[in-house]
Amino acid sequence: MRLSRLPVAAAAWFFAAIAAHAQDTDNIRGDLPIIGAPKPAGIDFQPASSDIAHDLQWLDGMVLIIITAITLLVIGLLGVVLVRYNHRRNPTPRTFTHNTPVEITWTIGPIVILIFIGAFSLPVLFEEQTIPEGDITIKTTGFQWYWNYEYPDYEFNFDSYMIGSPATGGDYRLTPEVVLQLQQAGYTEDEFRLATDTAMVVPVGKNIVVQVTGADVIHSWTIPAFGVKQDGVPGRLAELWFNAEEEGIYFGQCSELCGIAHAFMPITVKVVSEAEYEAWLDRAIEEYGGTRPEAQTAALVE
Ligand SMILES: [Cu+2]
Repeated sequence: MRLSRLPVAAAAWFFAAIAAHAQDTDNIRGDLPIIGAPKPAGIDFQPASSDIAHDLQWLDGMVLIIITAITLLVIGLLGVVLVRYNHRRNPTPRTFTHNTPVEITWTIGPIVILIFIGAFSLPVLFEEQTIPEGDITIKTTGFQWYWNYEYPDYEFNFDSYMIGSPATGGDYRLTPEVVLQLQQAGYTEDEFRLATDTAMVVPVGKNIVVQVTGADVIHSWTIPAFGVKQDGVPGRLAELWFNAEEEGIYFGQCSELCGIAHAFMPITVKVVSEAEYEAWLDRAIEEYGGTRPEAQTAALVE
């Protein structure tokens, strides 16, 4: 090879290597829409995609109205005091210190407001914390710095790393190679720091119970669009549940400061149809060495 060809050959090798590496990542998104994701400069909630999320967002709107009314009332009263009772207009203030009707009002008023809010917020809290009989149970464990998903009924588990993390050949930065990997997985660079190399897969419209724990320090598992967030504490097993309404991709991020790469352990949940879920389950059992419960029963009978 002539010396002048070397850079060309090196470049060809480099891009071939990138392409080969990128092929390691499956197109995990498929043709699913990305529903649960943060937007740049967004201030509103992500679209609600579970009963809990709908109720939470409704509650937030209702409390916001009450807060706004109270804030306006207090600002108005302050304004009245400033205008009517300032030193110039009211040089010699009256010297009384008590007004029983006013004191009763400002004691009873907040109590009534709190009871009113509680009447709506407690049922939502109970809805969230009363874990139903799950159609599917998944255990997730937070590690520094990735998540592991275990499907105990099928005896397999797998890790889920951010695309662009060292485990996927990156260094947490958005390099051209990482962009390629994201595209290979069905994403764009907008999903950098959200997309993972594998995803927790669940069927649409089923009660999913997620057991959350931590392996080393406290992490927190959340999917804002489902209205769920739960700390994963080492040595403890907490639970959350959701029932996803719509097929799609939903993102979350570890929400408990857990160390230097805390920002790089996102969560991807893929909500698919029942048939697609079963097909994925077959592939996952094959790939991660799991078994079907029927097979366990058959093995016991023999
Ligand atoms: Cu974490």
